[in-house]
Amino acid sequence: MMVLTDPALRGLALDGYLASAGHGLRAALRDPGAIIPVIEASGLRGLGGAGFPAHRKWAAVAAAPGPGRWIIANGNEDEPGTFKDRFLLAETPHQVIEGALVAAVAVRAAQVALYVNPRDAATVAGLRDAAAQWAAHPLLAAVSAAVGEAVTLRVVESSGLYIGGEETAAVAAVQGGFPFPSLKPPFPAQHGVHGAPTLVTNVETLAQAGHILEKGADWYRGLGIGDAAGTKLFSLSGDVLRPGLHELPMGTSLRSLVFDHGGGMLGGRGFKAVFTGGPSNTLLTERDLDVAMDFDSLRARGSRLGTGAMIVVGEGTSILRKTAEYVAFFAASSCGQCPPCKVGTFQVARLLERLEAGSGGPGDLEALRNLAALLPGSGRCGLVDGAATVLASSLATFPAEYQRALR
Ligand code: L3W
Repeated sequence: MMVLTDPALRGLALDGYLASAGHGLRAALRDPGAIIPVIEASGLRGLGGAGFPAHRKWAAVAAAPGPGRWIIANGNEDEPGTFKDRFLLAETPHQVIEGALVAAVAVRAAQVALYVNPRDAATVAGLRDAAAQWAAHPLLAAVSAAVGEAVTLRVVESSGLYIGGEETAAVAAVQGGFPFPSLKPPFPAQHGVHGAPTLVTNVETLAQAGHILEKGADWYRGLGIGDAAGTKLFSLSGDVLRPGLHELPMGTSLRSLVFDHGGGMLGGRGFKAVFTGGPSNTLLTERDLDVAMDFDSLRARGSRLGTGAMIVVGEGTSILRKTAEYVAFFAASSCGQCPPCKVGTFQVARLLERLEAGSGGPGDLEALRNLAALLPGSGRCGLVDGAATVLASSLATFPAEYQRALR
């Protein structure tokens, strides 16, 4: 089922888009008070990684006192193996903007920031053009009337740093500062841009909102498998025949994702593991092939869906090598505000590199185990936790690879 990736919604100018789409925003304008209840009934969750119930965040912003509310449509996306938000912003920016405006009406926010990773200049230019088309369209005037204030759509280019996608860092960036994460609470819902209530939401979540308002909560729920609602953009990569973006029912099994949609393992290799989400979570292995890919099922399994990135590893690919690559990425991405994160991720990266090069000793392995236990919870954001989780899981699940590296 294609919702966000429907080819009919791609590459359109606003007039073309509104000729066939935009019904969700029109429905939202007819009954602003119904938006959050419909989002609640739909089961929409935050699709940027955390899976937090969307209606709870939207309701928190709507209920927070204070003028000058903001929406930040978070399109910073820089997690390794994740390439869904760049697709949405490049191919269907109007779908994202429609969703952001539905949210603006729901929480009465007049300032809408489209927060985009600047890696692709054409995407940024396309987004600016899309925003300008909305600014000149009567539908935006109707949105302003519903909000009670002139709505401004602005494109804000992020630093392109991974850390800039963390929500408090996004708030800091939109204010014009360096994207340093800060402690929560207060959540942006209460204290965001310039202290105003701010809804920071991933662009995939927002893009779903228009469809939900148009076709209804039951329709959206019904798209998922079992208790899971809607569809999910899975960024599939690694040792599979058909890597790429796959929009599938939330709750699709890992087996189906890899072997049906992904075409199976590259070169007929055996399946070894999957790095999920950031890649900052517990690895999935063969015994997880029939687990449903949704927030609750993966959490019950001790892992996480995260962004929906699935990096598949087959026989012949080193888990130690991949772990070293990802931890090196986290180390390079640490903002440096929290010493245990900066120093710890750097030290883990160095130890993994040494083992990988064949020059590590048993003491290095022991140090890695200690760091994996020591680091979680030592930073103000989730970066160090993600690095420690993937390290601990890699050590526990593939101990033989680490032992081999010692010889
Ligand atoms: C209002 C409350 N809002 C929570 C909001 C909160 C946020 C959302 C989720 O993402 C995930 C993790 C990684 N009133 C609220 C409230 N909220 N209580 O709900 O909150 P939280 O704190 O779970 O997480 P988060 O930091 O937005 C973390 C996954 O994302 N991930 C990557 C994470 C990377 C970093 C980093 O670089 N620093 O965190 C990748 O998938 O696994 O599940 O909007 O405000 N009472």
